[in-house]
Amino acid sequence: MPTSPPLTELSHDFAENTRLVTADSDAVKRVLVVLPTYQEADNLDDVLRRLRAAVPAADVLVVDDSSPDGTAEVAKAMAEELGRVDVLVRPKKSGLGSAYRVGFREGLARGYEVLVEMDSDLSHDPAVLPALLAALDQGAALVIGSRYIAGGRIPNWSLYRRSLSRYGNRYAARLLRLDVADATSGFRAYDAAALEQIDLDDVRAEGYGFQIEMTYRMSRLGPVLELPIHFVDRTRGSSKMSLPIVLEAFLLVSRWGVSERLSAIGWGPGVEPGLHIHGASEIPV
Ligand SMILES: Nc1nc2c(ncn2[C@@H]2O[C@H](COP(=O)(O)OP(=O)(O)OP(=O)(O)O)[C@@H](O)[C@H]2O)c(=O)[nH]1
Ligand SMILES: [Mg+2]
Repeated sequence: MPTSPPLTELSHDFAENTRLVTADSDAVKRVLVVLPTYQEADNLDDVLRRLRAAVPAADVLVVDDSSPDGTAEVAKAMAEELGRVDVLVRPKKSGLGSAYRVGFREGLARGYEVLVEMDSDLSHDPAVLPALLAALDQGAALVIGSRYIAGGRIPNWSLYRRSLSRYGNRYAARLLRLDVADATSGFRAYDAAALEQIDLDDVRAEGYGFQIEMTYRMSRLGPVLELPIHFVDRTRGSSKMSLPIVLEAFLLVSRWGVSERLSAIGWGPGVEPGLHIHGASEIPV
């Protein structure tokens, strides 16, 4: 099983060096950016323009859940104008995790080599994408844009949001023995060959739990790297963060952590149904 390099130290080198190799990295690999949208009509135009400017070679798949504010119509108009933007409209709001699952399945079926996750509310600066892609080129299975390593920042979050996110991440890292500072970040690039090894039908989480679950699974498949990002609080539209989403993440992480420990002492089937990890029996205890 591949072992992860020490993430935080590597991140800096990557952050400084990667821009040099960036120009080619998206040209040689086929990249699909999956953008989940719900009520992002005021943001999507800017997101898509900035995305195309930052990584001109990347294709885009917008997954909208029939947002009442007409986000899908904005997406379709932008697709006409920019080209290489596809829009997938689902009948009703079905969660962030399932939007990514649909987008990833589609991207893998179409033979993309890199799949990118990014919010559509301008919290994630598309200009960072070339650095994420270049870091992936260094052999990572997953590269995460991280708020919680040196150089990462969240300038305008309330103390409440900051604490929830920071302590939630510490809890997940401790329980799941993850060497990742920001497992809930939704700005990331996946190596498709590694992603393909995950059975997406098994991934059930919808919110922050989805990001943690994917990090947990990917960390068993190859190196996970973090690059510092500045996370900008949304200025338009409204947050879909909710108490059930936070609780889902907390309960899932607790369940996986406990079940991994029980299996280590010979109790129970091991990692929870719904989280079958490749090589789980090799997880060190
Ligand atoms: N398709 C789809 N997209 C969603 C759903 N829920 C959230 N999104 C999108 O997922 C991204 C992240 O959601 P946000 O509401 O920004 O959640 P957040 O970033 O945790 O919360 P804030 O930091 O307060 O913005 C945004 O692009 C949303 O539009 C959903 O059920 N379906
Ligand atoms: Mg957001």
